[in-house]
Amino acid sequence: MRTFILSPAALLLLMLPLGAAAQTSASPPDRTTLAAKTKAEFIHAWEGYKKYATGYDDLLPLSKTGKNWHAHTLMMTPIDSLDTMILMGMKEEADKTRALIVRDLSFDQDFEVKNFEITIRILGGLLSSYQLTNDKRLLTLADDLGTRLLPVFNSPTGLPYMFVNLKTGKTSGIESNPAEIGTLILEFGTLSKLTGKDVYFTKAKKALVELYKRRDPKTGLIGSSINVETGKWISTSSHIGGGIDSYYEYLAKCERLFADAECGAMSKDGLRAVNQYLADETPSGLWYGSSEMTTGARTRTTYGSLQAFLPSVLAFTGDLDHAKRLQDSSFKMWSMNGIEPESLDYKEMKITRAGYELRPEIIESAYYLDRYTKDPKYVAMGEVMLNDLIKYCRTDTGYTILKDVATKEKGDFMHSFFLAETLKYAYLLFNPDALDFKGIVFNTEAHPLRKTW
Ligand code: DMJ
Repeated sequence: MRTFILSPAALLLLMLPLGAAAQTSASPPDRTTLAAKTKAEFIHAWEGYKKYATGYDDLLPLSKTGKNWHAHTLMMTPIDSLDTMILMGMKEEADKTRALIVRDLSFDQDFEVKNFEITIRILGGLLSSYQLTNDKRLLTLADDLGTRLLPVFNSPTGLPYMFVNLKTGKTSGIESNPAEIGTLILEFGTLSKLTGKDVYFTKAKKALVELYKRRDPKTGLIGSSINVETGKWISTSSHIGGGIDSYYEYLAKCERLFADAECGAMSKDGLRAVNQYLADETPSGLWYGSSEMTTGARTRTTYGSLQAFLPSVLAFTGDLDHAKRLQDSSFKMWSMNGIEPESLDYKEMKITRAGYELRPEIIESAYYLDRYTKDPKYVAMGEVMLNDLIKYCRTDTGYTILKDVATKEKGDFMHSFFLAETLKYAYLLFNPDALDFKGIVFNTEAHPLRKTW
């Protein structure tokens, strides 16, 4: 039996009509102090990575060593962290890191990579850091990587294979999902615009359209697993969690970044189906669960840390009502244990997957809502979450995942997205002037892409 003990600050936020909380607390959140605190935590995590895991993709904070995804590092943490350093004003450290990336990063590697992960982290990271520094060598690296990834699109349907060998171009992985298929257009499209090579945009856009075409004709929902060679669904379970989530994000952002009306129409239609069949109004608030794609019938009432991205997309597309109410639910989920779980049965208010992977989505949504509403309650939420992260996930070597949010037992991994996203969104929430929010679009790894075309 789990007990839910709320921290005093979280309790205050939940008890007050949300919005009044920040004004009524003893001292209103001071953005400058919170931004400086977030930057200090970023430096702590980055220094831990450098000390124990230089030469590896990720830090294992408890083992005090590093780990690679493949036979050789692709410099995952340095690339994911670089634009955060730039936005935090860490010029000297960013210059050093950029020089190291340019010197050591090579994509001439005889191993298979996961197209989606490499695209959002490495391609996205190189492109945004190129735009922030104007260092052409980063664009050359991105172009080289893009060329090596392109064979994924050579399936009979145009839906990309999951894996590709960076040296030989050999592809594998015919069972894919909407997130891995539909979360490529921002990076590949930007690469097209910056290099003048249309092929990147054309292939990624075709993948998106081919996926959309396979939505259920009655409900408009999509499933969670599809065969890229036959184009047939393998799983017709529909939801907004991992494996589907960023498909919706990229439809909306594709419209904004490329002024692409077709993406806009697909986004509108997709979100309509999501709101019609997945939104769940319950006594404990608004949530989004799972439904059968062909009927819209509810199959599961679970929501978790990944799903907490949705308020950001709802706010981005102008649906502030759903966005605000869903963020309140996400924060309720966070406050149950002072850290959110991977999955919660929102009907029973019972945890169904107890881990926490240092995920950013709930803070990302707080950042978007702060930008669109200017309601101080989102900064207050951010303050609670930052303090909880420091309390439960910090180690003397960096930050780490939790195996169980109730017991706070620590795991042994610091995902690169903690530096790319979680701490970046927290910092930008507290110091919004560090970036021109309206002039950029974030990829799903929080790498800002600027429309310069
Ligand atoms: C990140 O790699 C991206 O945000 C992705 O869209 C979802 N998973 C992680 C963060 O949780």
